[in-house]
Amino acid sequence: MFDKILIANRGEIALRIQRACRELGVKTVVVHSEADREAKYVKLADESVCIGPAPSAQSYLNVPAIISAAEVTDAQAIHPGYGFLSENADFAERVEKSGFVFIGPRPETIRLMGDKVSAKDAMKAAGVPCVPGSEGALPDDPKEIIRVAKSIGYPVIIKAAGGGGGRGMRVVHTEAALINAVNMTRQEAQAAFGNPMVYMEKFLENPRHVEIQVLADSFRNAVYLGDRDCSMQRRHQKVIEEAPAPGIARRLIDRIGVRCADACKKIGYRGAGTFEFLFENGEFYFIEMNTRIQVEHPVTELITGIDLVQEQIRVAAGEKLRFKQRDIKLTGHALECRINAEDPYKFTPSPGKITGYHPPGGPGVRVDSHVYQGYTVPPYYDSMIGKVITYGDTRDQAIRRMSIALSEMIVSGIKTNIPLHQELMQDARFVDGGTSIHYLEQKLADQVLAKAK
Ligand code: MV4
Repeated sequence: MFDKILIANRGEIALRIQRACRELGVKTVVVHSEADREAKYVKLADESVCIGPAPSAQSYLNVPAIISAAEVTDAQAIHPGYGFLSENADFAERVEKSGFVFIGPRPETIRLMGDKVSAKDAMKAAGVPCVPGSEGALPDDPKEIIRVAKSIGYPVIIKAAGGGGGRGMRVVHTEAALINAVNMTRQEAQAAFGNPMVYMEKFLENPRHVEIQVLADSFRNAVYLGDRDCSMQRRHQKVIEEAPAPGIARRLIDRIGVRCADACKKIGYRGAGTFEFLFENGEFYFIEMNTRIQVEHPVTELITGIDLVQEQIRVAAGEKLRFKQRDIKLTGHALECRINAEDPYKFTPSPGKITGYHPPGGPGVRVDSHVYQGYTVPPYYDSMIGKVITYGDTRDQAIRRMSIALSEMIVSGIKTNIPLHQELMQDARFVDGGTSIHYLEQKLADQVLAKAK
């Protein structure tokens, strides 16, 4: 096991990684910006290094500063968390070339999955079902593009190879609009990602977002740790996640899970990873793979009893997976509400000083947060200030526990989206389970209309 790990992230995940390290008996170094200097989790770490001013381009994305911090503190490995440099293949490569272990997949794997065309090719070849679409990237010839769209059938979606997470996409309903849409998406892709390559898929109109968690070691052992439903989202920001996805037969999950674990073995995947699928009419369609620990990992931890962050560290240290697929049992149901410092209905950020903070507790309630009374939420970063996660024997129990937890929770001095979550816990369609990726935005739009009347 490592002696000391550097945590190249901030906020709740920096604290979450610290806790995993502490339990493993590993010392921690946290790097931080000037804006995070006074945060309690920074003081809790064994060591801390200020790596630059508040803007993340000069601190949390400052690769030379992070590598130097690892050198001066004599850390052996770097955990990138999520966001920031977590899926940056060049960073992972620099980390390894500098003699540290990157806690995540090999740089080549991150690069393979970062290009959505090569990711899809690799997964298709490994037997993972994908959305029907173009064979690789689209060619330049307009006639050929029109032919591909015709064979897929409208509507189609044009996606940037360098995109992902909802960036660089365009839906096309008619042949008349096709070539212009392809050209526009190419231009945007070139400007945003420095890569004009685009690909085409059948556009699924009303899918759910269901993902499979995997964990793999360096010896081609891999397991899947069940599924999560992340359909409750707004503008590609997940709002509520849950595990397992409601109403999907276990045998369907197992069938797709085995494909994901087999694909990991095939490509020599290492670490924690997530296969993202669209789920429509009883079928799974792979869209992207995330090569990092995700925000919503706790719901999987609660239904499997496995500490994903500790396991990430173990496999990065060269240990073999400690369990086989048959050892993994999914029990009960877990929900996660992301708590954001924002106006609950206008969604404008609401940074500032937290003057009162009372987190919830009790059976089946977990709070992952770095905030406290007196903490000031800085305006420079993501607005998420924590996550309330509940567990129950059944989904109904998890929902009841979440409603109670949210009613106990007090965050004053700033606005939060707690009222939105409370409303969603009472929403008949959410309570039924299985809403599509469009449900929340539709509901919010309907509310705006109802108010205007
Ligand atoms: C799609 C799709 C429909 N059909 N692909 C958006 C984020 C990126 N990961 C993929 N996305 C989508 N790809 C096909 N062929 C609809 C979306 C999509 C979406 C997917 C997951 C979660 C939320 C979403 C919101 C809007 C669109």
